[in-house]
Amino acid sequence: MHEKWWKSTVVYQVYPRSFQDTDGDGIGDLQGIIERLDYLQELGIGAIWLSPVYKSPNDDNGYDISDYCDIMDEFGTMADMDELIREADTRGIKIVMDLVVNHTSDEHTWFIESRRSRDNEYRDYYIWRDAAPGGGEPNGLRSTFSGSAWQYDESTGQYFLHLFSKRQPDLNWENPKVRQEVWNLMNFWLEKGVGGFRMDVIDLVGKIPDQEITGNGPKLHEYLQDMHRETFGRYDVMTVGETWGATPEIAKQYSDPKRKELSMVFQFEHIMLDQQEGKDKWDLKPLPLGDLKRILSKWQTELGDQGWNSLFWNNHDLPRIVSRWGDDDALRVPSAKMFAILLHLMKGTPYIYQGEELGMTNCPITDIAEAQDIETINMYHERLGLGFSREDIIASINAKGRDNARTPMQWDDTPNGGFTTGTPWLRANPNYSSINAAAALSDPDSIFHTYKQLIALRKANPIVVWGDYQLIEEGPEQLFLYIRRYEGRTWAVAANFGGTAISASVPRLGRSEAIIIANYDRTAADFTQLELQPFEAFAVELV
Ligand code: TEU
Repeated sequence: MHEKWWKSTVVYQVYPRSFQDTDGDGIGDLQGIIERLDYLQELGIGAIWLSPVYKSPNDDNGYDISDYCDIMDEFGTMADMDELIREADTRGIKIVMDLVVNHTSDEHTWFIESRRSRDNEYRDYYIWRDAAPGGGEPNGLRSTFSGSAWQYDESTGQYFLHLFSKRQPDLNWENPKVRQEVWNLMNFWLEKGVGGFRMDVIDLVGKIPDQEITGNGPKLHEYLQDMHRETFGRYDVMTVGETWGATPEIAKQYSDPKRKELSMVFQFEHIMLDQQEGKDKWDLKPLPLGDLKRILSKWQTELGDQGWNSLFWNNHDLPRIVSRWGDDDALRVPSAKMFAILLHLMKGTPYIYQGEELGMTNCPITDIAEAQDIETINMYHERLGLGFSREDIIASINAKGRDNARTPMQWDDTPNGGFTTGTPWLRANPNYSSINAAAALSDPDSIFHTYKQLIALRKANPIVVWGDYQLIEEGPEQLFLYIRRYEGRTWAVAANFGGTAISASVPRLGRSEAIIIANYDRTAADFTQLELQPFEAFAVELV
C-alpha cells in the first residue's frame, strides 16, 4: 500500500519574523529562510510549517491577514515566495502554509466593506449583532486576548465578534460565500505547489455565537469535508488542524482517513497540564508527571488506524520546553536531548520549533515595556486592573508568555546572534554567545546532532513510524519508559524526566546490548538494575 509521505517525515516550524533577516530592518524575511534551507536540509526535515507570511498590519504578527494572496512587505514579495517554494523543493522540503481563516485583519477589504453599512454586500462576511436588550455587549463571549469578544462599531451601531484581538474580526462561516472565498484562496496556494496547510484555530469555525458555542460547533466537520472536496482532496498534501479542545474521540473525527477531513490535529492536553484546573494558562501549577505519561500514552494508543498523531513540545505560542519542564541551566543539554529522544521515538509526525534543536531557552523580562506580544500585554493590563501584583504577572509572563518562543533565532555568536545587522524587533536572548547554530554544528555532541540522528533513525527504521506503543508503568514516577513493537522487533525508550539520578528494576525487559541513541555515554542497558543519570534518556533494541 502507498503510504502518505507526511507519516514518515519530520516538520520544522519557521516563525519568519524571528528566523533570519537579510535586509537589516530587524525583521526576518523570505530571503532569510532561503539562505538557511541548507541548514534545514542538513537537519533532515521534510517539511516547513511556515507561520503566516501574508499581507498583514501585524497586530498579532501575521495572524491578522489583510490579503491572503499577497506577501507581507517586511517579508518580501510573491517572487521571493515562489523562489522559496522552488528552492525548498530542490532540497526535498515542502512548504506547509499557515491557514488563518477563523478571522481576518480589520484591514482586509472584506472587513473594510463590511463595516461600511448594514446593507453592504460584505456585511454578512463577519458576525454583527445588536446590543443586548438591556444594552451592552450581545452576550458574555470572551476574547482569548482579554476582555469581551464583542466590539462596538459606532458607524453602524452594532457589535462585531472577535475571539482574538479587536483587530481580528471573526469570519462568518455560516455564509456560503465566505466558505467559497476560503476554498478559492486555498486553491490559489495549492496551485503554487505548497505542501499543505496548518489550520489556525480550525475548531472555532463552526461556532454558534448566539449560543456562546465557539469550539467544536455542530457544522464544523461538514465544513471540513466540503473543504477537503473543494480544495486539497485532489493534491498529495498534509493538513494539520490546531484544535485546543481535542480529545482522542474528537481527533478521530478530524483525522480518520475515511471521513476525508484532515491528516492530523495538534492536541494540547499535555500542554495544559501545568495550569490550574478551570483557570487559564497564566495560573501556574507544577507539572504532574504521572498525568503527562498517562496523557501522552493515551494519545499514542487511542487513535489506532482511525487517525494520526502530531508530536510536539513547542511552537510560537508556547514557552521553551527546556525552561518549562527541563533545566535551562546546568543540565540544559541533557534535558533538551531527553525531550527530543522521548518524543521523536513515539508514533506520529514530530514537529520541531525553530531553535528547539539548539536547546534555546526562555528569555525573561523585568518590565512590561520589554514585551511585544498582544496576548501578554492585554493580560498584563487586565490583571493589574483585577488587583494582581506586578511581580506575579511578570512571573506568569516569564513562565508562559509567547515572546519566550519568538526571540530571534540564534545562528552564531556575532551581535544579535547573527539574526540581523539592524535592531531586532524583539531582543535576542543574550545567551546567543554560547547557544547558537554555528557552535552546535561544529560539536558532534550537540543537541542539534541528537535531533539530526533522531530524524535519520525515523527514516531508516519503520518501527519508529509504524510500531505499536506500550507504556511500561514500573519504576519511579520520574521514569518515562515505553516500548515500540514492529514485525518482531522491540525497542525500549527510557527517559529520566527529572534532575536527580534514579534507579529502577524492570526485569521482564531483560538485558540489552544494542544502544540505538543516548544522551549520556552509555553502551548497554541492564533493566534488571537500571541506573539513570539526571535527565538521561536512551533507546535500545531488546533481544
Ligand atoms: O492560537 C490559538 C490560541 O488560542 C492561542 O492564542 C493560545 O490560546 C495562546 O497563545 C496560548 O498559548 C493561534 C495562533 O497559533 C496564535 O499565534 C494566534 O495568535 C491565534 O491563533 C489567533 O490567530
